[in-house]
Amino acid sequence: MAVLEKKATQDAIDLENKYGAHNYHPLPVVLSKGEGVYVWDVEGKKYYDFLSAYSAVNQGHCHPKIVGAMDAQAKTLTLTSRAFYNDMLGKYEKYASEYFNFDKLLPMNTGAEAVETALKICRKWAYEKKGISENEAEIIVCTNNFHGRTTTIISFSNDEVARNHFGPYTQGFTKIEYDNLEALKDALENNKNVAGFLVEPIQGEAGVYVPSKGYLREAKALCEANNVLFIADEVQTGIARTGKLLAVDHENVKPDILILGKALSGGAYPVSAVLANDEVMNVIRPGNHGSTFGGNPVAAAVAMAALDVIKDENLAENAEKLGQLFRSELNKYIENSSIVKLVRGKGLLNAIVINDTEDSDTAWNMCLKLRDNGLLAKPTHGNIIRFAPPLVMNEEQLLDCVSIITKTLKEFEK
Ligand code: IF1
Repeated sequence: MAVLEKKATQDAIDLENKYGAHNYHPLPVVLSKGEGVYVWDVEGKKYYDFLSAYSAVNQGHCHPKIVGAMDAQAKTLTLTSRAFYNDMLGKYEKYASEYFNFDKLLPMNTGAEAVETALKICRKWAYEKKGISENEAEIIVCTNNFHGRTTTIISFSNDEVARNHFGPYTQGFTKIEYDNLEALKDALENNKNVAGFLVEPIQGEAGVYVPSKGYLREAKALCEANNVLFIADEVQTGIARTGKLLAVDHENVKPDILILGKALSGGAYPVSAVLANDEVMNVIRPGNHGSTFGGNPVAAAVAMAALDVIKDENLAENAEKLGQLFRSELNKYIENSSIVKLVRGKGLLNAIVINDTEDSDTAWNMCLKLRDNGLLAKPTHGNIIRFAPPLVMNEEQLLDCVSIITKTLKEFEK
């Protein structure tokens, strides 16, 4: 990596390197301001944000309505814990339950916590409602999944970097190939102890892998036929990102358990949630689960504002329209490209696959050049770059971004 001449940037990076644990390898750019689809670095350079904090900032950076709600609530009441009631949580639970069409919501803070919550609910349902013998419940997961970083969640990851030397691992998970209905059918029919199927409607970290048409619908039907809970992890795909409110909406699937995070707050604050109908959610009783910060009044205010913005600004429709435009414009380029193989995705969750090996540094080098040209994106593998701008982008800005991307990619053509 070239030595940076920019002092403010280098100083900030040095500080993190010296005093922060080395659990990340960020692109060398230090951001200090954001507004809408733009972010600015400490030298004052402006960029298009094409990551949106991994789809948390769907509503755009520092959305005034979300920040306004946060500010007002922060000046009124921030935290009571769940030892007492607060006057915001019930309003939010009603609002979000009706918004996503479920009976109830369980509030948490991060995506991983919400996934853990869903797993606990599913297991308890298995023992108390389905009648599985104690400690026998199995949950089916998919290869190349990404659901977070807790010890249980990494237990069923197959990413060695995320998993190695963190054992012993949690039991009770069966891994099958993603986008393979036969594998799901076998796993369901060969084991009467299956309680749930946990799936990402589009695999994000795997490289924005969109399953075959009908996969989610058929998978849900198989789960139903076997009295198994269909658990959708929409932490990344959820809330307008893929061109519908939820990615499962593309196939009219209603999950038994829905997991949300990231954009539930528009990136303003850590807010996650699990939604389910009474039949499932009512297995949770006082003392079974909780969190000091989960359901705090600031989170409630922020989430309601963030969900309002999604509807008020028609962000799902915009993601659908701009996503089509993005892929069709990039496809025009790819037709004559030797370095980019394909673009894939749904709505504004897209990725390009580069004509190089998974362990190459081509995607990284392209992201450095994109940065220099005023657009920030992050590789998911050595040969894949994810493109996920805020959904508040307009057509003119998107076309401007397409021209930055194609201009940059051209520099890598052989
Ligand atoms: C990091 C990836 C994205 C998620 C799904 C749960 C969680 C995530 C489907 C956990 C989190 C993040 C975390 C982030 C990188 C990022 C990511 F590249 F690793 F896969 F978005 F694509 N379910 N995804 O995608 O949510 O606990 O983080 O709030 O830095 O690890 P969290």
